[in-house]
Amino acid sequence: MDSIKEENIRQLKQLIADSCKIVVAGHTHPDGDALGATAAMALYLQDYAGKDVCCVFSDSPAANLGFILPESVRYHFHDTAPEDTISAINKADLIFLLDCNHFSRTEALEAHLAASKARKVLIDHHLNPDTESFDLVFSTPEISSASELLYWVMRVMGDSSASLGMTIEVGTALLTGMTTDTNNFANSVFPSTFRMASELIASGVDRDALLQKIYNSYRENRVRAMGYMQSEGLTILPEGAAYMVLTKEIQERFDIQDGETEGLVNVPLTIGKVRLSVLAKEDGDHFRISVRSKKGTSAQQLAQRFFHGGGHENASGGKVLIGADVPAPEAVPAYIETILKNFMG
Ligand SMILES: [Mn+2]
Repeated sequence: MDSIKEENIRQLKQLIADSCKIVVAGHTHPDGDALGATAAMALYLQDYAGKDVCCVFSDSPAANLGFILPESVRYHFHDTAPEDTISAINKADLIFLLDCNHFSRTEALEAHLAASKARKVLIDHHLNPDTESFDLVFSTPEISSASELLYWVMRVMGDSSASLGMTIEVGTALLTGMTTDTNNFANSVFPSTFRMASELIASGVDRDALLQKIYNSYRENRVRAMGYMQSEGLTILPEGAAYMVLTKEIQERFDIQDGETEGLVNVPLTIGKVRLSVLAKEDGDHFRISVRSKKGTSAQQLAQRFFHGGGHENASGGKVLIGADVPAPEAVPAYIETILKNFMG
């Protein structure tokens, strides 16, 4: 990994050596990469470096991703335990932010993380990182995932081919994060990504067991909801964009839980003429927007310009705010359609 500088690794080792209480944070609505990278970082700091570590998130992970959380690691989620979460942040003397380019992506944690006097390290693969707020930054957009970036950081930290602290448990968490962020090697895959996977599998990480947990452990409701959305809930515009709006009503009808629509936004891209796909999911006072695109069309530009968001060139996210962007939830489909026609036109 050429982008990882020896000098930065020396600094990272020093920051870890100088700290006692370490907080590891990731983005809101944590996905497999945020959970995998933070789990691996926490295990490494706790089991190998012997530090007092905990992971903090604004909200609890989706049930189907719960298997990523190691039992030995302490977690605090702001939605269920706000005081514990804030207290952990306030006591920390070192903070890691993973799979996240800015403290604002941690939502409820933002003010506390930003105000903390702790030293701060960013390890991330999103575009436009907020380098100002950190003492040390590892930022590489040309990589599959934060989990892969952390893998190479740990490999360089290990000083030798036998990475110190790279246990099966750490490796499994990292392979999980990389697998989910690449949609099982379908996008954002680089030569280094295959090398990482190859090395981890050779070292004993059980990829088959992992794939069972990630892709073949859903509830029946999810498959039926995905079928419904693809047949009744999909609009394809002649401009080459597609969108789906998952209202509260549909979520309730199919008893959709957090995380169960993972992957749905990718489906319209399997249609030859569709270059851009948007999924809007109603969530309280806003709609969460997921954007995916084929090479040559920028999901990132769409999310940044129209949906208060951003992310990666072909996979981004954002929001539609009820009240600010649209008067009512009913106006969301027309709002998205106008934006898409404008953007693609
Ligand atoms: Mn990621």
